[in-house]
Amino acid sequence: MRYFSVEEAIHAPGLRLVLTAGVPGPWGEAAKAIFAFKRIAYTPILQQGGGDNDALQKWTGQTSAPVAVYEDFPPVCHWFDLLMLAERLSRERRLVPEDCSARIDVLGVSALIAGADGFGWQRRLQILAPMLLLDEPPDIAVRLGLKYGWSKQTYASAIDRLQAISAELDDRMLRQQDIGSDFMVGHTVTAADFYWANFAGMLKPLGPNDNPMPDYMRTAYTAVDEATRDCLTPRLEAHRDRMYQEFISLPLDFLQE
Ligand SMILES: N[C@@H](CCC(=O)N[C@@H](CS)C(=O)NCC(=O)O)C(=O)O
Repeated sequence: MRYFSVEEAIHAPGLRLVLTAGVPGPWGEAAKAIFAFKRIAYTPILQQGGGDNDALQKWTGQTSAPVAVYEDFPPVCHWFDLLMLAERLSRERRLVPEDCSARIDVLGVSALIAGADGFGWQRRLQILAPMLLLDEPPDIAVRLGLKYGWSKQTYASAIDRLQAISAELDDRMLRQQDIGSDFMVGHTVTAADFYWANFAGMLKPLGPNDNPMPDYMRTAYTAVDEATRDCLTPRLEAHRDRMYQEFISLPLDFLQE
């Protein structure tokens, strides 16, 4: 993927999507998959994972990725705002149903996966732990730990939250299968399916041909302890695999050209 700089992006037209360059960040990959499914084109802009990202801070008021900036709309960096922007830019191929109760389900399940304190956040607390438990943790890990609320206490409770969310999603998929659906909500693909497919990689990344992530990241993302590994139940793994077969193109494209 060819990433443009923030300086180049500021005056560019259309949709600009800030992404962590060189790695498949789950929030960024979910945003990319959603925009691709809805056939919304964007210009990729470079964020440096864990870096200072001073120009990004000046432009968008924060330093994480993804961030979407459409024309002169305000920048959006929260998963919910990114999703709503995608729905607003294209009314076709809806990923958030109009029906109110299905809408509540899609947004609720998505928040469990991608929201603050959700699956991705809890798993990140675990992923940072081996570095932050060192006598002299690397600066980048210290910075990310502060940014995303790592402490020995939050790390210790992460597994309980991961297990609770995994059990809820697995149970939901069982009930869905009983009504003849392969999707998290209703009978068609929604945003909730896209979030799960992308965040499942924080337990078991796709193989190197589909996901050419750096080795250090593959090691960090691959769950090794049994309790965490079991959060990817056979049903949830099968759901993830179906999403890549049907709705998300492979190989993932994030390496810098
Ligand atoms: N702001 C997003 C979450 C984005 C997020 O957590 N981004 C992480 C992905 S691991 C990131 O950019 N980390 C690297 C950094 O902060 O430099 C949301 O609330 O939906």
